[in-house]
Amino acid sequence: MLDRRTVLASGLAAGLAASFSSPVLAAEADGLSKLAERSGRRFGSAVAWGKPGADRGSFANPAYASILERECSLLVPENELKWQWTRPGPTTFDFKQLDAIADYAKSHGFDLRGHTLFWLPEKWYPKWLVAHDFGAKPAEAAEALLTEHVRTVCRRYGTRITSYDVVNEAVQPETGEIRDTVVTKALGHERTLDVMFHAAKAEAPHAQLVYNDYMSWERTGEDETHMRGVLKLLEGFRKRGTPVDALGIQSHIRILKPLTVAELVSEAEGPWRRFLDEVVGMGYKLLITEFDVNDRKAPSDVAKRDRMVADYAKAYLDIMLSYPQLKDVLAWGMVDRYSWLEGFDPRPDKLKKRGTPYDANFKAKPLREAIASAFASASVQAA
Ligand code: 9MR
Repeated sequence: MLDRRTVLASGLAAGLAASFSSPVLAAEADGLSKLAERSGRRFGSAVAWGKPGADRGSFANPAYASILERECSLLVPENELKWQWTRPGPTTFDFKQLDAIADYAKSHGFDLRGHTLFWLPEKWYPKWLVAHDFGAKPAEAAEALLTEHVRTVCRRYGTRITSYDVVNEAVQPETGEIRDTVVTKALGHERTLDVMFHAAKAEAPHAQLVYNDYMSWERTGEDETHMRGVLKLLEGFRKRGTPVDALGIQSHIRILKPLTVAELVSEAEGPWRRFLDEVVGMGYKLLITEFDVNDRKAPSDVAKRDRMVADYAKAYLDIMLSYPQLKDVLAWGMVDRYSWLEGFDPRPDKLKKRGTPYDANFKAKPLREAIASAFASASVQAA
């Protein structure tokens, strides 16, 4: 994999470099990925596919691409590896959009994560899978379907994808148990997950294999059950020798109560650190895979809201970066205008959310500075 700065310096990137004025190249030296690098870490973002000219958080949108190229060294497809995009039918594959992202990543020297080989909740399956007939030997049929999927993806992208969310969101937050779906019913709960990780290990032995989930540090009863369920799952992986390298902590952090940042952090920090200590105690690495801030209960006033979002994020990132086991931090999009948060859990005042580092007009916000200062003050080197 070419280092992005090597690409920028080379003739390969002549066209790109020519489009940068020197102040932009100078500013790149202080990009978030550069700051992350100083403590042995990487910073990246989700990116979407989009037709050239489309107003999306896509590499084909020049305003978005220039933020990615300035701030990130690592990308992850926001949707394009999901079964809903890659699996039009039980024996067919479609990689057009993912190929376009992978080609952009390669030509610009970004590392690439794979999200996700299997998103477990049935809600996110393509329609044909929900209705799939697994036949007289359902376990064998389900195992063959999953294994073929992993084999096809991993062989196509080879070493271009260096880390996979092999399984996403297996734990039901309300119960802490592995979710019931047509696939887990056919193959068994633990077996479904084990098959996925063993297949990924066989087909992508170079890659980091991640279990990814959204248990979060806010003190809601559901997050506590979710955290306990994830710990139980991670213990099970270790007992059974399932090849899982890391826990992906999505980190869609949320301001859900009308409290100050200090109050929110003081109720969240202790139990969250105990959770992280248990995870790393079992030998897992950590990643922040989908960082953003749901500002639902933060003040309406934009300046106050941006300050609160930034301070809340800084407190969270400081805790996370105190773990040497955490190497990669990825934002779930860099610009408010394209954030999934806009369509989710609206604010009571109906104002637009402001949970990513750049505003709707591509202007850096205090959240961007909070991420920069968390990296700058991270004394602990990633392990
Ligand atoms: O941001 C993604 C949004 O564009 C999609 O419509 C949605 C459904 O595919 O998924 C969103 O990403 C989710 C991610 O894949 C898994 N963790 C939660 C993310 C936000 O919902």
